[in-house]
Amino acid sequence: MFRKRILVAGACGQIGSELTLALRERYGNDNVIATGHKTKPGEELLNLGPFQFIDCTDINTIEGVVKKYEVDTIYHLAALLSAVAEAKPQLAWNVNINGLYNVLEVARKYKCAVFTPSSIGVFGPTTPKDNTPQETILRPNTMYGVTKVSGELLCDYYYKKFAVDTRGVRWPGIVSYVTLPGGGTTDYAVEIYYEAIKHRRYTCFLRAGTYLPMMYMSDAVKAAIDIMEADSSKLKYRNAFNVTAMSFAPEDIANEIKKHIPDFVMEYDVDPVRQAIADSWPNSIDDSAAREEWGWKPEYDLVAMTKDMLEKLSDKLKI
Ligand code: AKB
Repeated sequence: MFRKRILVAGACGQIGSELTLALRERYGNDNVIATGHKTKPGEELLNLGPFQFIDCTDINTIEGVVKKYEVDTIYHLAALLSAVAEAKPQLAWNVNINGLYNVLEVARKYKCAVFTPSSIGVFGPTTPKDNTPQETILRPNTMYGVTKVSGELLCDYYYKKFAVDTRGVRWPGIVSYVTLPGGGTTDYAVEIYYEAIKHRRYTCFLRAGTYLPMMYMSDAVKAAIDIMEADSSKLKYRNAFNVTAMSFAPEDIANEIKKHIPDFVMEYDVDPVRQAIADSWPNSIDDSAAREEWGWKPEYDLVAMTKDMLEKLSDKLKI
């Protein structure tokens, strides 16, 4: 396998913590430099390979790590999620846009490839809601969406203008049992499993009937690795591939949990901010471009994911 020296920005986050370990397994522990901002890294992340603190809004800190470790690929996961971005829009612009700009500038200078996740947050109220196409209306009404659309365009620009090998996917809501997500609209689909195991009840902040595209973490990690290993000449969309694995509403996940925990009770206490964000996003998306161009195929559906989440979380929580 060809050599890779990878920097993961946002390695302590929900996706970063698992992606870093998967990258280390694939490319070697010493070849994957985990970086975080303020969050204390977990033991595994710290002990298996290099770890550095950086601040993506300070270009010198990124450049320092790229130079020191002769990095050739950057996975840039450091970003504010949708709900927290609505609460702190100025900070979201600074981190999500200026952070990405700094990463791209360092990548241009040191000829690094860059993976940047986009999101279903790029879609808005005027986007077709069902089986949302790859090419469609991108008019989000959230700061998160604004930064994600701008990010896709900025990455396209750096590829065309400076030949930086930029790639990315539009992730849906991601469900996982290792690290909790922070400040997203789809976080309910993680919290529900913890609460089901601990208390056999969950109060959902989204209304019943709110369908959203979703994915289990192992598929999300696979997508991030596969797109970076794909044959560049076959990629038409590069920075904005729709990817999805399933689509469900809160009551669907509750019913699936009930098959394992029959006395599980679901209640609703709708948060208007997160409900409005969810209402502006698609019910389901069409990921045929990713399937055709780089062979994307998810493994987990709601049934398989629920079984695995409940087993793994029960072990983790020792319940
Ligand atoms: C969020 O809910 O903000 C994220 C996302 C769908 O991008 N999980």
